[in-house]
Amino acid sequence: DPYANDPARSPLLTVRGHKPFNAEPPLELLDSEITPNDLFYVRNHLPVPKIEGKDYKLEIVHRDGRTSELTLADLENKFKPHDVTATIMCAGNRRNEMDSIKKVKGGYWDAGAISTARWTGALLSDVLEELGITEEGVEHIQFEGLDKDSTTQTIYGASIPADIAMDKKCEVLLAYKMNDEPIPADHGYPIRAVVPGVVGARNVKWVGKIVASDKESDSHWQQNDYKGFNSSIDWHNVDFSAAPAIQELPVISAICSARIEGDEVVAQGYAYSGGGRGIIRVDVTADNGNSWEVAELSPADPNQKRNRVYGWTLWSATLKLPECGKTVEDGCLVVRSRAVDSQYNLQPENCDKIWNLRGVLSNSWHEKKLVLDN
Ligand code: MTE
Ligand code: MO
Repeated sequence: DPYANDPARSPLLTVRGHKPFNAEPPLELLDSEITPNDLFYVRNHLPVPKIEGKDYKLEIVHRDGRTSELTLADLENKFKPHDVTATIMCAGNRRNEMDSIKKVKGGYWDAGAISTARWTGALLSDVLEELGITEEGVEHIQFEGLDKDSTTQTIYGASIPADIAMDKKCEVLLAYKMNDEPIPADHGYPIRAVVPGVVGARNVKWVGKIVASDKESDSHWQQNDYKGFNSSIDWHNVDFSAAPAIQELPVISAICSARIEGDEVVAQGYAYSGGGRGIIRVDVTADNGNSWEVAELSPADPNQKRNRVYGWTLWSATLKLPECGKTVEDGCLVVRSRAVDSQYNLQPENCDKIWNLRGVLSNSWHEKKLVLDN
């Protein structure tokens, strides 16, 4: 069993797949700005590789084919440590909602395939600079993971555009710490790429190799997965080469808990947008959008600068319990959330119009039904 060496996991996680391991925290536990490491969602495609920090080597392939090598100690000591609070979200977060409209191909996720940590590491831009790698002839920075399928020899890989990798303000890290601890085995020990504001799939764990290239990664997950299509495209007519790989994520929100307290509805959740766009407003309704309450916001890192807001924003709202009758659907009160990011991007109202065959970027208004007792 290639998964026999996978690490122990918190029993609090809701397991969506065992081999490879996929799990998300229950939504009501996503109530802190920083997610504890053992509750951080896990999305693995392959077995977790067992790597000793002292044996670890990162190979860097230059544009001319030359290679350089860095050890874990090199990354920790030769570069100024940099901290960034960054949310990582799987493109398949909230896939269950798309799947309920029309079947999609992809693992089941509720709204918990997203978490936030404070990451520490070497800035990728510093490392590339030190090695003399510039944007000259380099369009993409490819990452290869040390996780491998023992039968097919497939390794996990992905790439990001070179301008993101080399821009110090994008704060891309070769991270060795997650919330002040060595990165746990499930999340990429000893080194993981953290690409703030960019879809989870490019945040490559257990990075063993970096390639400066004029091309994107040729990995399956860069070329034939994690891309969006319109809702008329299905498996019989899809051409994966026709769509660009997802990089920066669109705006999303979710309700993590909602309850009725006396004559009020108390709701709490998260909102997030990619590309460093912060959240400027979250609207919440309990009466089918007849009236909206503006939620109180709590950004994961209030000091993050404009266009560099890489952590999510938690929100909470207290609404008046609407009069029964006109707002109740099937005996339930429906609470809905929608977020606005710093560029005034809005979430789409429904997910039927954004349905796609892989069920990615399911970012419509979120709803939670509360069953009424009476
Ligand atoms: N990196 C490697 N090496 N192998 C993987 O399977 N999964 C990717 C990404 N990096 C993956 C990887 C995907 S799709 C996501 S959503 C995130 O890691 C999940 O990161 P997490 O498990 O730390 O939450
Ligand atoms: Mo993912």
